[in-house]
Amino acid sequence: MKNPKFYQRARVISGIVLLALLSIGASKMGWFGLVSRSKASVAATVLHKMDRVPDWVAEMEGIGTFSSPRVADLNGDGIGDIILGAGRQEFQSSDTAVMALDGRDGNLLWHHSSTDQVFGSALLHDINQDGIQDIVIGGRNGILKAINGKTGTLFWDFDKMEAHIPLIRERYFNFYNPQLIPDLDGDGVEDIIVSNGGDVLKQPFDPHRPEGYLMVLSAATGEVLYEARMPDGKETYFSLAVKPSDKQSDTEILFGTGGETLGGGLYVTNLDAVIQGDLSGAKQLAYSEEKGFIAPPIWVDLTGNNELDVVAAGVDGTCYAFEGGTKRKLWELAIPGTEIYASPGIGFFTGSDTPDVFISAAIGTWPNFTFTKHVMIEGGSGKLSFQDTLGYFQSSSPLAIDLNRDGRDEVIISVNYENFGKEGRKLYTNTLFVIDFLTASRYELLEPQEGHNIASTPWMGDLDKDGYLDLVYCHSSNPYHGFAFDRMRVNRIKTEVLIPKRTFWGAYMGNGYDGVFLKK
Ligand SMILES: [Ca+2]
Ligand SMILES: [Ca+2]
Ligand SMILES: [Ca+2]
Ligand SMILES: [Ca+2]
Repeated sequence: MKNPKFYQRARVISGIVLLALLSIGASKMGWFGLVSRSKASVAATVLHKMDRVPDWVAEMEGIGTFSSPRVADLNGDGIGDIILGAGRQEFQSSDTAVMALDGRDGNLLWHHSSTDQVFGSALLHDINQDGIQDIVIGGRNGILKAINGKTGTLFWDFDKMEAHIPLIRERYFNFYNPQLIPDLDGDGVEDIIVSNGGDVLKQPFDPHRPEGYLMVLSAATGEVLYEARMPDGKETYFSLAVKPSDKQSDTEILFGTGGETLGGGLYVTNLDAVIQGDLSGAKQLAYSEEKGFIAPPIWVDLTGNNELDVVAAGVDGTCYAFEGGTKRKLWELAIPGTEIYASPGIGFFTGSDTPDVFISAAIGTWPNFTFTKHVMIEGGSGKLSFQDTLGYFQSSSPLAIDLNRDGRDEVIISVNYENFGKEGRKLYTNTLFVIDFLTASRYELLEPQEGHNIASTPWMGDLDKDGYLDLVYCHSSNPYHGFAFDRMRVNRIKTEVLIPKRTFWGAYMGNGYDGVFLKK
């Protein structure tokens, strides 16, 4: 990508289009709450406080993304900048495989090449302790890069290190999303734990797969400090989640095995077991003979005892909750006819003090998916509270936030449309939707844009520190192909929605990017 095209648009609210859409919703639910003076309805909030078109758009030729945006101010202007992985088709190198965009206008701050897709989402970690977040991000076939956030220069590149090169595609396969753990090599810098596995060259039902590993690396050098093979000897496609703890011995790690077409388990272990290189004592929380565990799990307190419990979902369409202390199953709920690849979203949707769970599931069987089914589950009981079918297949995760300050969170999801053009040619567009559980209504948030989103979860938070919510989201901008890696856009949306004081779920794996929901 030599010449990224950037352009800005004026803030325009296309009220007419939205009013037409809202009138459909309004007829179902009566006059949509504009009468209420104290609390605006969700519909009114979407209409009056959120722009229908992006404030800026960065369009980049020749690449696409699976990655979800992460935000940190890298150039010190007080505005959050956007960090993303990207790439061309599988097995193709790209000169823009990791990038940082200026949050002010979408201009490229720096970019990095890679030999294959960087499908992961970045871990932010100030490796060189200069006060600016640095980036660790993973991808296919041994790709794991540590990049200086301020300058864009590499700290280390796992697949270029002499000790690792002979083992790429032999022992080291895909790197999933890394997480922070306490400093283990004594340099004063917190280190990282990451899962590795998944040989893409294997046929779908070939059971002879290289086993996956949990690996501990020095954040400063990329050196492998410890590694431990999966307890069942299976492969892994799972981004682990670490339970926050002050003590190394209490650091628990959720990980999973198996894939789209091969069975596997969901496990919990602790950091000491990884250091000892032996996961045979890991506790198996769930197992499926036919399909594995791919969606990242969440640590969230569902029982109200201030101990984090576990919410997870298997590829076979089953959702689970386990008590954090005893690890006993709290509830289980199957979503028939679906497979689950997307990490859950957490929010207060039902009016209870217990967080609830929202899961997007793919209808069909890999690789033949049609629509996406969305379910909301009461976190305390595991009872199905809401379901809907909306949008063609994609595996991004839901976000949750209280847009209209009525104490209940709404969900924001990415939605793909498939239509047919004049000559019968398929046309892809995508947008974001808001789901309002109180009225069981849903609202298209944005003017649909050309192209399709595969797996990029939007980000929301206060990008420019003005107290109001901003949204950042990515998609392919090729209108003719569903899995296109030849043109993509990053969009920034401004709103007049005040940032809530209460915890919200604003990114892939939550606001801390770590799969942890801490109630505030
Ligand atoms: Ca900045
Ligand atoms: Ca730094
Ligand atoms: Ca260290
Ligand atoms: Ca609300």
